[in-house]
Amino acid sequence: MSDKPSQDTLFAKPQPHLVDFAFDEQVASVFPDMIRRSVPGYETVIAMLGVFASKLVTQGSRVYDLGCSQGAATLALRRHIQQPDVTIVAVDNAEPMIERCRSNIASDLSPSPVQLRCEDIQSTPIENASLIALNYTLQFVPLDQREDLLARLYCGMNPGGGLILSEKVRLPAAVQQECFTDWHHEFKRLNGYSDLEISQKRQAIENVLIPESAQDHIQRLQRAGFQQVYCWFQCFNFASFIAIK
Ligand code: GEK
Repeated sequence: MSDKPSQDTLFAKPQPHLVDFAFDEQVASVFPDMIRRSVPGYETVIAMLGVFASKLVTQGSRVYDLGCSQGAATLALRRHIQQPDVTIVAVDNAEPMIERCRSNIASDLSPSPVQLRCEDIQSTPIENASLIALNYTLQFVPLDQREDLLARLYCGMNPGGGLILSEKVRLPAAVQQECFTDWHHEFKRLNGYSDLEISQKRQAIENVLIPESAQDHIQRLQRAGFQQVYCWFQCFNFASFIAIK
């Protein structure tokens, strides 16, 4: 059963021994609130997945949502798939996320079946894909494993298919990085997070979420073989790319 979304206060009290951030039961219980108040542009990116689903998904193909959390992207895609015989494969390695995803999907009436898999996205077989969403997930995959993962996604994709990659990005110049980080923190402050919450979350996540620059992402997508690679959205230090095979 999915809980009523609760407010994220996980970092509100001083924590003398900050442990690395993990997608556990506590995080899952506040996740929808956390991601909307922390990721600038998140809701726009989710909504625009519908446009890509409507344009790219082909009859009889598969759609993948890798790092699906509680299914926000899966649902946005599912509601705009117009073709018959499409299966969505939604994958996350955090059981508390998948449980909530299962319940969110059960209360949605769109026709395409969803196969839920609780596993590392690196062991998910990719085949006959017309669309793959990697929405704020690659940033949690170890740096040295990202190239192989993208090569595998490319191999399993049909010609004309698309990969949507959304990420927190590092900016190329120190002065720009400082500005964008400052604006991101202000976005969080205006969404009700205190300075203590912002700094404790930052410390907890810094060894876990490793951002790269937009250029790193674009070049890796091109090396994987994608023909067309564009940054279609950016809000402060959060960007989304589309790569077409
Ligand atoms: C959304 N896409 O709402 N294998 C499987 N799952 C993973 C892995 C991995 N190797 N690494 C991380 N995850 C979602 C938001 S959240 C983004 C994605 C964020 C999962 C992890 O358990 C979590 O649910 C998700 O990826 C990242 O559109 O929290 O910033």
